[in-house]
Amino acid sequence: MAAAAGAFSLREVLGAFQAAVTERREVLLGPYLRGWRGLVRFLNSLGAIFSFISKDAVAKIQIMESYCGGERQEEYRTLQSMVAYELASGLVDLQRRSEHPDSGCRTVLRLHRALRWLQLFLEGLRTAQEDSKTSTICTDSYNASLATYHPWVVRKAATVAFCALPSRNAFLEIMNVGTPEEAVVMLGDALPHISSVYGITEELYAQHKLLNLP
Ligand code: 1PX
Repeated sequence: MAAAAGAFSLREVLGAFQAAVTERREVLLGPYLRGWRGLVRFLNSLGAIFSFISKDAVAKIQIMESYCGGERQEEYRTLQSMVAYELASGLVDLQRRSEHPDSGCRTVLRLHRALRWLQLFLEGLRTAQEDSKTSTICTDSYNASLATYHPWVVRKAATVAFCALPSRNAFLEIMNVGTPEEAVVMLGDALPHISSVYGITEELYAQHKLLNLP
C-alpha cells in the first residue's frame, strides 16, 4: 500500500540521505538538512514529550541553514567544502567554545552523533521480533551511541520520553510507508544510504581530528 497522496511518509525523508551523497562521495548539506527537517517533523508527530529533543535538533538545523543560505553559501555546499573553509579561516573552536561557539563543524558533529543513533535504532526496528518494544530498541540504540555525550539529566529525560513510544508494529505503521512488512523492506533499502552518510562524515572528521569538538 502506497502512502496517501500528500501524506507525510518516512520513505521520502530517508531518501534525502540517499540524495545527499554524490558520486565523488561528497555529502551535500542541502539534502542532509532536508532529511533532518523531515525527521524532526516525524518526531513532533509523536507527541509533546519529545519537544525538548526536537527543539535542540531544530536549533542546530537552523544554524546550518543560515550558513547554507548566507553570504558564504558556496563554502557550505558540501560537508567537505565546509570543513576545508572553516578550518582554513580559523572559524572552529578546537579546545573550548569561545569565539566560534556555533561553527558548522561542531554543529554538524552533534547531528552526526545523532545519525549514529538513528542508524542503530532503524536497524533495531527492522530486525526485531514483531512483539518487541520500541522503547527498548530506542533505549539500547541511545545507550550505545548518543548517551555517551549527554549529561545525566539529559539521559534521564530521554529515557523517560522513550517510554511513550508506541509498539513496534504501530510505530512501523505511523511511518506511513504501508504495512509493517513494507516498512521493514523500506528500512532495508534506506539504511545503507544512512550508513554511507555516517561513514563518510566519520572519516572526514577523523582525518581532520574533529571528532571531539567542544
Ligand atoms: C523512523 C524513526 C525516525 C525517528 C525520528 C527521530 C528524529 C530524532 C532526532 C533527534 C535529534 C537529536 C539531536 C541531538 C543533538 C544533541 O546531542 N544535542 C545535545 C548536545 O548539544 P550541545 O549544543 O549542548 O553540545 C543537547 O544537549 C541535547 C539536548 C536534547 C536531548 C537529546 C536527546 C536525544 C535523543 C535522541 C533520540 C530521539 C528519540 C526519538 C524517538 C523516535
